[in-house]
Amino acid sequence: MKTPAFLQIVHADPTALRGELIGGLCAETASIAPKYFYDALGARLFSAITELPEYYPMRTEAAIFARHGEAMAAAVGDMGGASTWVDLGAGNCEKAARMFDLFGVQRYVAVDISVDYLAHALEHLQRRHPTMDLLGIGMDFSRQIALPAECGDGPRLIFYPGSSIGNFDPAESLRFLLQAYQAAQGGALLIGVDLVKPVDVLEAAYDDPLGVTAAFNRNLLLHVNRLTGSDFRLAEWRHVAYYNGPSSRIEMHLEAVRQTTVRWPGGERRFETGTRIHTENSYKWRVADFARLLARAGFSGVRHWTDEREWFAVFLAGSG
Ligand code: AVI
Repeated sequence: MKTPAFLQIVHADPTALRGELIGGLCAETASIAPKYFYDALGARLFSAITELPEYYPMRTEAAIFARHGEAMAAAVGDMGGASTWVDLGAGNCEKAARMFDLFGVQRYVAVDISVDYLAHALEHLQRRHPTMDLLGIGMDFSRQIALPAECGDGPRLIFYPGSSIGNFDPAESLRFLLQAYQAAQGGALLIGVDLVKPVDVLEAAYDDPLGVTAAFNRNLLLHVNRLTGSDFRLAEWRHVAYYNGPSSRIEMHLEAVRQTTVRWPGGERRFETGTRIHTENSYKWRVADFARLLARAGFSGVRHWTDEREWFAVFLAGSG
């Protein structure tokens, strides 16, 4: 049996992270980047969100893959094939693993912020696929998709499910797609994209009655306290989520329920009642607009599959 290989490309620099966070807190419109949601508890809360009846994206995407996986595999074959899969934000690697046999994957590269997240999942996968080459890479690909030579030559399929592209603004999305195009080396991109839909459906998905998304959002403050030494008190902050129609995005914020001063070593900021910290955007696309964005990034032969309600789409785009 082969064994998985691991590479940690860049380690997070705690001073740089702290500087970025404090900068965001002191800005006129305070913000915290959504990547800080995912400490150990945040990752579990996100996983709980995906189980909520109101949070449709994951199960809708899974149904699209289950129904159209064979057609997708055939379409990748028509583009010349790609036996190396690069899974961006792989997590527990399960979404990709379900597709291995269908797509004839021979080498699987799982990329996530830290190799520690990937170790257990890849060891488990190797037992199920003893002859497959497995590589885990710890890397923050949100800034740059710089894949090391160990990922191999030849066309790759870049796999980016889950509609995480929605957490980038349109300019960042284009930058991401331009890099994905290069990284595919003549192969293809398979990407999940959440679509525009009725506002009540969208808002319920990001403000569920059980309060799991609120906990996910507020947990950010506990994480920031640990990273910066700040003293955010949870009781002073409430979860706010709404759809911004003109920008086609869900916005999540944390709103001060009373006037409060947050202190950290070397600084502080006073927040008046009702002041908000912007924590996330989740853009919702129209099929034609996202297809245009893929074309602008250089992709061709774009196809997409969707569910009956047209709530979510999986796009396949060639880079050959
Ligand atoms: C990870 N990302 C695609 C999720 C989304 O729907 O934008 C994050 C999330 N935020 C609140 N609920 C889920």
